[in-house]
Amino acid sequence: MNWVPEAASSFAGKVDGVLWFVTVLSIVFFILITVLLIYFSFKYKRKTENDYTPYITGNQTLEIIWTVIPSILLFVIFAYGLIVYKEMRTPPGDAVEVNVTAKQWIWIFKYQNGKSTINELFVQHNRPVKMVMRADDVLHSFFVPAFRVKQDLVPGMYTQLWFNPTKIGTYDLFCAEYCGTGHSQMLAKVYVMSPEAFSRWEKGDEEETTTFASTKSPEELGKDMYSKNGCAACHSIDGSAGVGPTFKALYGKNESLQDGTTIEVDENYLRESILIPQAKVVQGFAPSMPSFKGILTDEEIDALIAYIKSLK
Ligand code: HEC
Ligand SMILES: [Cu+2]
Repeated sequence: MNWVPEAASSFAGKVDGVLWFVTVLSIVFFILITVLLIYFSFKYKRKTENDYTPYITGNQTLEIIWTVIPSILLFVIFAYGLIVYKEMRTPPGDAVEVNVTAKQWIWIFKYQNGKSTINELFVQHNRPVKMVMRADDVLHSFFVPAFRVKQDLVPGMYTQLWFNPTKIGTYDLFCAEYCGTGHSQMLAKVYVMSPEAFSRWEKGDEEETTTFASTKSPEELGKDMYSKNGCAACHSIDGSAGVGPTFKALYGKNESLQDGTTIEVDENYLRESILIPQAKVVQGFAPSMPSFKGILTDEEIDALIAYIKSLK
């Protein structure tokens, strides 16, 4: 049975160490105190009507013991926690920086080589990374259980966090601060890649690493992009309006725009809506869609359009 999530960062094991230390200590004292309580309540139960409680004024030795031992234990908990916490809060000087922006309800990652991804964080195995994070709208929280890291993102200020991923694999990233109706869909994946795979990715060969490998039809690929890039948080496919209009039966329809005009939804309109969302704003909706310029490639936009067209 797994008591804690998989441990995949350099300090995950240490965080677990603190957790287990405090837990085991608590269990030991819980059992000790409960057993003594039950034992004493039988042993010292009043047996007859004239069984008087002895008059005790104090016991210095006992009092010193029950003050000093817990004080030492509490100090050990504090010191042990502080040592691990300090390591978690101090990024090594050679950590690679990634800029993280959280907004309702997507994660945007910007890398030092100029690349940008949404809801997918790419990091290299055994190379420390530092997240420099901010929120665009409300409080969000960056939480990767496998790395044992969690940090709030706050509008108007930068917060940071670092980790060294020690296991190649794919891990869940959650938003851990309730941030509105799309909160439960504010999910991302962290890909920890071997140095070779990472440098291939850095050079632009995304197909190598992510699941949108080429065997899929544009429609299927579009469906993946729809959930991966956070479109799902704002656009339904069942006809219900969310933060944005539904994609159901969108293609070919005559859309009413905020400026009073209507437009027939075709490929060009869809493409423009994804790249420059504020160019034509749909009536009854706020111009709150983020631009996907520089984030989605042309093929990915083609795939999304194919997917939207399939939703009759
Ligand atoms: C944060 C919420 C949000 C996210 C995420 C989002 N959108 Fe939007 N989108 C909106 C809103 C609000 C509108 C309506 C206002 C406007 O036209 O700009 C809209 C409008 C659109 C339209 C025009 C719809 C119509 O009825 O004419 C398309 C197409 C579109 N989005 C595609 C996408 C795609 C594709 C993605 C994912 C890659 C996406 N959106 C992600 C909020 C969002
Ligand atoms: Cu959030």
